[in-house]
Amino acid sequence: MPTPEMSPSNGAKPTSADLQRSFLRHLQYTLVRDKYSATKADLYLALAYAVRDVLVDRWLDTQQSYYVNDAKRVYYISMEFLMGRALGNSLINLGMLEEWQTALKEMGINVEELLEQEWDAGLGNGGLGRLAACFLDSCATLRLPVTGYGIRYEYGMFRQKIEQGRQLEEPDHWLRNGNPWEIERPEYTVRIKFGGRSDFVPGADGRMHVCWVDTQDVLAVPYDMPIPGYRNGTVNTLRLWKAAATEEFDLDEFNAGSYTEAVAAKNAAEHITMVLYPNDASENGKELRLRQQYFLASASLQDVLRAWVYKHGEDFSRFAEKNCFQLNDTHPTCAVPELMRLLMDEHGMGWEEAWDITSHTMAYTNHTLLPEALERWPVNMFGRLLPRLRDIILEINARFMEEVSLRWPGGTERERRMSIVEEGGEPQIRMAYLAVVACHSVNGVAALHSQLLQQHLFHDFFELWPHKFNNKTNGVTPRRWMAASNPLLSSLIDKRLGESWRTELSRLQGLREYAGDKKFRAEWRAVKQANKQRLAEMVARDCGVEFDPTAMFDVQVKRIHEYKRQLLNVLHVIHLYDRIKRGDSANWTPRCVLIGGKAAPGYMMAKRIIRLVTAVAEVVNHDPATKGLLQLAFLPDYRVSAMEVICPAADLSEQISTAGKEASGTGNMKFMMNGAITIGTLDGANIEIREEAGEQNFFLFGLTAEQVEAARGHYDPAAIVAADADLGRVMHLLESGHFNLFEPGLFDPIVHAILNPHDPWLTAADFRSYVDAQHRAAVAYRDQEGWVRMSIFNTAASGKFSSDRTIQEYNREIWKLAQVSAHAE
Ligand code: IMK
Repeated sequence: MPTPEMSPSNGAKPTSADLQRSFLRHLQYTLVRDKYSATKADLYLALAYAVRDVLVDRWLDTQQSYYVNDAKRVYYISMEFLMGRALGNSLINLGMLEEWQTALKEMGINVEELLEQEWDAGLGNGGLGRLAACFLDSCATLRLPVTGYGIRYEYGMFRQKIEQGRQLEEPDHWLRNGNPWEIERPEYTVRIKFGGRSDFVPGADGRMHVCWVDTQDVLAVPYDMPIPGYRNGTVNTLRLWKAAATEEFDLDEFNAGSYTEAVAAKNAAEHITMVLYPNDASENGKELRLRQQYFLASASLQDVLRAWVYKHGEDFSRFAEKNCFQLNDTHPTCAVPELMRLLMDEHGMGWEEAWDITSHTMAYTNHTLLPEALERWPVNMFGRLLPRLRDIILEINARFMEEVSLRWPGGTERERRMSIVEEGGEPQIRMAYLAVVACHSVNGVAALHSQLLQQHLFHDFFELWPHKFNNKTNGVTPRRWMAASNPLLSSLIDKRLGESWRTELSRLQGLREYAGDKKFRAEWRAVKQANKQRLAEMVARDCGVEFDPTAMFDVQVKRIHEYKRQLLNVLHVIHLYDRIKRGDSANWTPRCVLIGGKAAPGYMMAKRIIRLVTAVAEVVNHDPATKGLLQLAFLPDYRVSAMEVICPAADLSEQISTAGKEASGTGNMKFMMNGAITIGTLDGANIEIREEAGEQNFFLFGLTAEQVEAARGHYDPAAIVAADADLGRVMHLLESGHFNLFEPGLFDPIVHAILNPHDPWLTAADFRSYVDAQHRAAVAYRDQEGWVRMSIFNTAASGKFSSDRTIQEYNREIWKLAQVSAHAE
């Protein structure tokens, strides 16, 4: 069958006329618009469809070559994929940005303006979801047969508005204007069971067979999104599942004459994929969330097994050799009992055989140590919703307890500690323990985090199975986070090092030799200046605050969480304000402080911290004394596309979590790549960032993770405040209502949290060393030549933090995939 290639079939680059034809064809025949009626949104869509055509050729080729090569595959299963915008990234990865710029310019159209039309795909909360997106980019770039499986939420991460200094949440109906990047695949719809009970029926073979019956079923319909590699012809797949009602469900109800009930039931089914839960690093225990998790796990596994049986029939002898499931935290851990169920109940395997396959194919990544984020599901809820899975989990646990008692005879305390089922008033399933028991690999996301997992959360398991545990320090994709978001820096680097750094980031080391070159430093500085100008325009537009681009840009953007200590940052700003008011502003380094991030809607303290930032900003920005010295802005609706403007423009990157609490961080890496200097604690990947950059090029402060642990029980914040005049004045400003004259008591909960001897985040303990480190940063900034040198050294040393390096480690040590070339390019 002849294939219709959208790019010229002789392999030649398409001409401007080719591109214009394709663009206009989509404008007219896909969107039914002409030049008179087309809006900017239509022009964006026409370009997106034209680019998609090129992706489709490579996509079909890639998937075909995976099939014919009988390649081993990985499935990255995640409740979150924080993809952001796709068009600019596709143009860069296809190597077609310049051609399109030229072609559309001839038609009077500016490509950059069209890119701005795209709505972010915000199907994630923060680092965990964005990591999944960076990993997909690296897998495609490394030609690895990796498919992402996730949920197609109708509503992604809420849009944050700030009104009267407070966070308002608005629904993110991201699909309203259609999504040109998704292809619905109704032919691969699968059926998901909920509720009902297990029936035991004797089979023809004399064995007992389990049937899960009287269930309420929901359909899972897949939507595929293309994931292009960087200029290599590979296009991988992100498959997202949408819930739909079954037809017969409707029919039964309709036949009974209850039209409205039928429509309501249809709605209930579709609710499963309606909305992303907006909690980052904290669980909420809602039944709908468990439904979402099982829905994702079951749909994805059924999809993989269908493809396997299509090719190999019922012969599963090589299944474990050919497939690997990487679980992004415990959220998709229902995949463990679900694979057991499918292999036993649907494919006739015995326990041992099914367990062998399950444990050899499943791998688990942990993303937090915070106890409030560790998922537990009541055994009863599990039994109601997924009775067959509950039975399988209990059997896994019974066999595991047997193993524990063999290794540690007579140790009931051990068994209690290690049991997957936490006993108590309401017995709970500990999903992290289930994952560790079932998976052959368990990894943390930074060296310190992986070490703490072995020493604390999973210590017993580490003693039992040391070989399972490993570290994979996170990374971020340099295609989006440098090439696409920082074109000025990229072309400056290209002129000295060539273009290969985009796929071999350690080549940035070559920048070190130019740090001594005065002309190069001036160019580097000019790039930063232009990027700061761009950010200042965004801040003026979205916050109504004027940032002077010659001031130091001091930036903290991330989810609002007490452990991330935005509060410590605000205390420092209040301290600077207090110094200005006291006339202590000789040799001042002008500073613009930007804070952004969303608070989970039910997280009252996080919302109060946002209120504090906006209240302090109001006072500081309107006091004539601070003019030219200090500005503070809270940026509303922090998201992927905002970070693309922010990270190229930062001078100082705030990574100030309480040591031992931030598993890794990934924003820290984006800032470093773009030449920001980090002020940070010895937490997560900060430790490795400092190792790479060198301690002279990093502003370190704060207690170590060990010291934080040791402080437990004898922490006396009141004494710290009493002994530190600066902190005392800051606390006094807070307590006296200086920032909340018309709302007395507004910040009392914050004052109490700081003064609480049980404050887990030790804000007061780190205040002094933080202020001192900030002072060193301010002094360093006054030596612009020295600062630029530090900036260059940071970018030069950021090679380790490419997600290409991370994925190569996953592949070498866990997945063991062969690279597969789609077609020569
Ligand atoms: C985050 C961690 O908090 C970050 O430190 C880390 O860089 C990132 O994951 C990627 O590894 C969301 C989470 C989580 C645990 C649970 C939930 N850990 C992270 N986000 C719901």
